[in-house]
Amino acid sequence: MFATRDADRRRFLFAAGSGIAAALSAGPTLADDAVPAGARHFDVPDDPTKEQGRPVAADGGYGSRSQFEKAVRVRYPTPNEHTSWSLTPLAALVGNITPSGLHFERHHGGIPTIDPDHHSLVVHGLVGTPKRFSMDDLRRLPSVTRKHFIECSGNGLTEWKKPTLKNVQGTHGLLSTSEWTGVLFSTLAREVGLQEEGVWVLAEGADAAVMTRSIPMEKLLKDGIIAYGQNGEAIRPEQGYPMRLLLPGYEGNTHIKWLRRLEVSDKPFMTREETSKYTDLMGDGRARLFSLDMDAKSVITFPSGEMRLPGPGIYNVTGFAWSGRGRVQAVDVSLDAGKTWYPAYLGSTPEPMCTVRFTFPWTWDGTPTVLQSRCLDETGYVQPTRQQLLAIRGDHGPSASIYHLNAIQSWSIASTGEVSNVHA
Ligand SMILES: Nc1nc2c(c(=O)[nH]1)N[C@H]1C(S)=C(S)[C@@H](COP(=O)(O)O)O[C@H]1N2
Ligand SMILES: [Mo]
Repeated sequence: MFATRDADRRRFLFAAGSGIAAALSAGPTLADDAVPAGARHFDVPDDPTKEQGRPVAADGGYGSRSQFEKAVRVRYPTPNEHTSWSLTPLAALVGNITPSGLHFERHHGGIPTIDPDHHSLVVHGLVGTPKRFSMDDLRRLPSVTRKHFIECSGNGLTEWKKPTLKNVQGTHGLLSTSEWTGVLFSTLAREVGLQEEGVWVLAEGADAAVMTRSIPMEKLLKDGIIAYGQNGEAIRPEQGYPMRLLLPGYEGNTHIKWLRRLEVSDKPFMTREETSKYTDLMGDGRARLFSLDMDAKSVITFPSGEMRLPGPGIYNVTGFAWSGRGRVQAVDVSLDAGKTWYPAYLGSTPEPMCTVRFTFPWTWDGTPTVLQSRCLDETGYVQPTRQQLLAIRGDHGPSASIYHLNAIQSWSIASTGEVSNVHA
């Protein structure tokens, strides 16, 4: 594998030496009509002193983004509005962090309204001393601040058999990254004391769904966080205000929001969410239970489905890579449907269980092609193709394999510049 990557890299450097400079001089320029009509008036006024700016804090003291920024979460169609998804507009993001207002949402019973003064977390079961923690109690304990992604293991569930959703918000939008602040579970464990037989913990939410999952004690002690902060402020109501469980790298469903109870036990509780749901039926009829880790994955967000390249020239291919099992080691990009792979540039130092942005300069000559990316994580795992994944999990009908689709995504570029979701 490394030999191939080195060869790829040399070939890329050769190609880049001549290609990029030429493409930059001949590349597309921004036409005048690329500026929206409404924006032109605000764009560099002839005499800025003639236009009085908006006074400070005219926004009620809590800012909002520019009126020209339009990206929003979109709802995923479900029969019941209280059990729903909304997807992050990944292609509109910059950097690694998802703005809180664009963090994807998944709730099974709607968003409860919880007064933090009347909310507490009970830790009981196989502990030394059961305790109730108010928000004030939690805030008095030492806190940690870490960037982590959350991905619903149902992300892309429509894409196993045929390309279904048109754009990256649809295919990959159940993925978001925040900077989370809270108290390590290990800190709470020291407060209550643990009994030796306590190897599983039930986490329970205070929403109408009373969402419950059994979590291995080992994971909780390693890096579980009771989070009350998100991106520098209180966690958003949609994300579990006033507190949620954060299990870095685990499937989204286990990150119990509106957390109200942790019960230590000697065995898993086998709740609905880990028996009927969130299990993976295999080809031989058996099901994977507690498939909790999110495997390495990546996706190109530019160019991606429903976009249109204005013409041949140089483009900054970009996207996200992430792994639930540690740091992203490297990201490769292919410009020929996976035949040749080139190393992409990582825009920041990869952090464990966190998305990292990658970029790759590409000169498009106008011929149809297929773009792909693949993630390599620090465990040595390489993001598989869909065929490789189906071979392992079993290919058994359109609805059987639902969760944990982490296959390589393909975007086809037509000669017209049109980008679409394909299975290559
Ligand atoms: N209490 C509660 N916690 C919950 C859920 C829920 O419905 N209720 N949904 C889970 C699912 S399926 C996912 S993918 C994540 C989504 O987190 P987010 O809405 O903050 O993006 O929350 C999880 N935690
Ligand atoms: Mo989920």
